[in-house]
Amino acid sequence: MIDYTEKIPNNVDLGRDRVLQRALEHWQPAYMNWWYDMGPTESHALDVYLRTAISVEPDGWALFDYVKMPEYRWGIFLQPRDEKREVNFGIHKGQQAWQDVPGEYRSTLRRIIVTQGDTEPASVEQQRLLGMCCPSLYDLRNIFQVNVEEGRHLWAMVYLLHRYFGRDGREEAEALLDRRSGDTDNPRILGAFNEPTPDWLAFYMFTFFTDRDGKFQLCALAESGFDPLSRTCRFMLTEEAHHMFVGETGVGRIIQRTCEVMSEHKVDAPSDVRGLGVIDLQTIQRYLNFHYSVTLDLYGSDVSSNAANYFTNGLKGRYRETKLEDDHVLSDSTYPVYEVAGGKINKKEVPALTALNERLRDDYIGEIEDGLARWQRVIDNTGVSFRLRLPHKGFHREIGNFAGHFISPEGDVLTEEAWKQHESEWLPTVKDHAYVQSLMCGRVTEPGKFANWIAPPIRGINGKPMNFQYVRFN
Ligand code: BYC
Repeated sequence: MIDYTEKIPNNVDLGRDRVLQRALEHWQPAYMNWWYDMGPTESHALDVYLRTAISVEPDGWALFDYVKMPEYRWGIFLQPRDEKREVNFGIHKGQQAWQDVPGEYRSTLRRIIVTQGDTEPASVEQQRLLGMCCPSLYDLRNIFQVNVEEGRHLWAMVYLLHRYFGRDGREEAEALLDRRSGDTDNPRILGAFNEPTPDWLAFYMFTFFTDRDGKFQLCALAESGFDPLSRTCRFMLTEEAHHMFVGETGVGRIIQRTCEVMSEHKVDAPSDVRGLGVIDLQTIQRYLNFHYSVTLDLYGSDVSSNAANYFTNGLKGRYRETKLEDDHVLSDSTYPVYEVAGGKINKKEVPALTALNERLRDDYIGEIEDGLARWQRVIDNTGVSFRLRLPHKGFHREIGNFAGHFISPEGDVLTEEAWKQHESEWLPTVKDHAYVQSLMCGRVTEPGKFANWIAPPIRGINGKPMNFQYVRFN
């Protein structure tokens, strides 16, 4: 019999919660089976220099040490409760925040929590092979850190399901371990989480673009009137920051290395750049187009009655809801969305309440633009002349008003035929993937060494030097 209070760091009084303990007695072994099957390949015996969350205190929650990943202490943490917290938007605005699930919103809340929870194991599944072809021990350690924390985020959602949703919650928690990314019969819920992450450029793009959707969705859920969800998401956000850091610096380091090689050898043409064993900027642009457009779909339809209901009922707010200066009810205001008609993209004002997915997407795009500007500076600083561009919001979309239309990265409405003619200039091709993967056969495991296609980071993890043994092979 496992002593769960000893094994699972928590601030939810697990030691005295028999119901939760019983639920975990079933779920924890199933989770471990899932980790052994679907967690990082051939990683179970490695000692990894990981950060573990052991409390929620701002100055001391992260403990760094060598850990074998199956022995990682996946914990349950909620941001401490603010007794005075209220529901801050929608028709219940001004009521005390709910400590239990309101009966009428039970199935909706369960669905939101399940959708969020489903993404966490999905991303681990998508990334499971990448450890076999890592560019350095530093990068290997970082992907493993991301993986164990996605595991912890799954625990966070499963805690809510077990603690607040009774039998239905337990069934949903089990189903989270049954679905599989990319499986035709039992896929993950949201589109982007069924796409493969076949190489490290894709991984860094994913953590830059898709983990940032995680950030914005968690921020919106952190506003929830259902206080345990809000407090769980607030703590998850402290971990999410590292994932986006991994993505932004990862892509930045690849760009840096490519530009250094281009300057040094005075080459420009993609085939010459590839000849020198680095990833040409055109391929990086195509990966960017793919991950950006697939992630934009994760925000849902531009006009959504689901989103309006979530807001009106106080379940899911806007980004930084309490910092916004309006009535927080959105009874009269409008918001612009775009639709395609007569071969043109037209702007249209719709009730703001129905456009909340679009609004969150726009908040996200603002942050993406800032990140892109930082990558551009990396290019500019090396003297290479190349401009990275964000494609138009309507490019390559499968959800919302642009779905079914053929929009170019510049925002022109094309026929399917014209669009397909250019597809290989805009999205990664089979050849691009084959080239990128050809650079990534085999692991770089010598401390302080990096693969030729990526620059070293500026500093190590937790003040450790670059040649630190971030992962030990036993
Ligand atoms: N793929 O009104 P609509 C993260 C469905 S990432 C497939 O447009 P709604 C992470 C939708 O379910 C953050 N189906 O959408 C990142 C609905 O189905 P029904 C994850 C989709 O409900 C990296 C129908 O289309 N968290 O944490 O307003 C690594 C029409 O729905 C998609 C959340 O998403 C899609 N892309 O909004 C690790 C937060 N989009 O009702 C982790 C929770 C829509 O017809 N989720 N559909 O059966 C939500 O708030 C909402 O479910 C969504 C969709 C924003 C996703």
